[in-house]
Amino acid sequence: MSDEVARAAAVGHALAPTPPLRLPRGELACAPVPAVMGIANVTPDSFADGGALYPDGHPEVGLAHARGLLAEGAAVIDVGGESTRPGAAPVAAEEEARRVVPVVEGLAADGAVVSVDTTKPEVARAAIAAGAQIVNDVGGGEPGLLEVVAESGCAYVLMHSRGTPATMRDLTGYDDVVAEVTAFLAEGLDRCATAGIDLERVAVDPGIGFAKTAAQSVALLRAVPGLRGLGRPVLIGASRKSFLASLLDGAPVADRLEGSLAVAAVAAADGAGILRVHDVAATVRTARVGAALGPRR
Ligand code: PMM
Repeated sequence: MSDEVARAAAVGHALAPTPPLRLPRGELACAPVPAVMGIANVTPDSFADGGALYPDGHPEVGLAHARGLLAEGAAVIDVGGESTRPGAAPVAAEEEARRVVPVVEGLAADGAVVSVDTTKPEVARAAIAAGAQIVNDVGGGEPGLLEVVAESGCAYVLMHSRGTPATMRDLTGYDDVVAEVTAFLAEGLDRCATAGIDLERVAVDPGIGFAKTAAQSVALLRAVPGLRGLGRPVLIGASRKSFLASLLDGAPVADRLEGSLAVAAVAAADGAGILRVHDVAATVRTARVGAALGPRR
């Protein structure tokens, strides 16, 4: 991390309001209230919705769900075709594209802002051709994917992770998780710039639950003001995640709404720019109040 970025992170509390995320067509406002990104996982093995949006070959089910999230106030829909939950099996690019492209196409035709949740250049390329304006990369910025983003003029979410869904549970050794994740994101922004991606098109994400223990996820959520020091919108994806169970006597996925909303309120107060969630209507209302209570914008 450069001295300049370290200094900026240290004074994140005092920074100007979060900038918007530049898109190929327009921009995504990330302040004064964070943009809510609704999740449409069209996978058979998603942890949060049990694959309900994946009746194979029927994209209209995922599409209808996503349209419902837009009606609830989502500013963007994140379409994913490969589960990233710990232990999930990998999916071939062709199959992943087959899952996401029809849903992206339908939403883009409606005029919605669509993000594709993928780590694969081929899938990103197909989704962009279908109208996606954001590539949400939980892989942390492999060169091939950055190239596709640079060429296309898409926006990009740079997320911290380690390993793969199969291995990440064993990769939680950090000396100082906040410092190491902040440094990774700062270096990732440098890699984006080197790849030719205008940083006005990049959001950063500490990767809640990705190669993190529950305590590490909490530490990163408490670090949102500092992460804003990187100068880019901070995306937080904490919705229904398992660290909430550790705070709520082992609550199953279906009982994590209040925990997810508590995170949304505090993240909004701390100036997060984008909240990636399953429960859109409740999060939109929570974020509005959280942002109004925030001392840091
Ligand atoms: N979490 C999941 C999937 N994609 N993308 C970003 N940018 N940030 C996240 O925290 C994130 C993500 C896993 O959650 P899901 O299975 O509910 O989609």
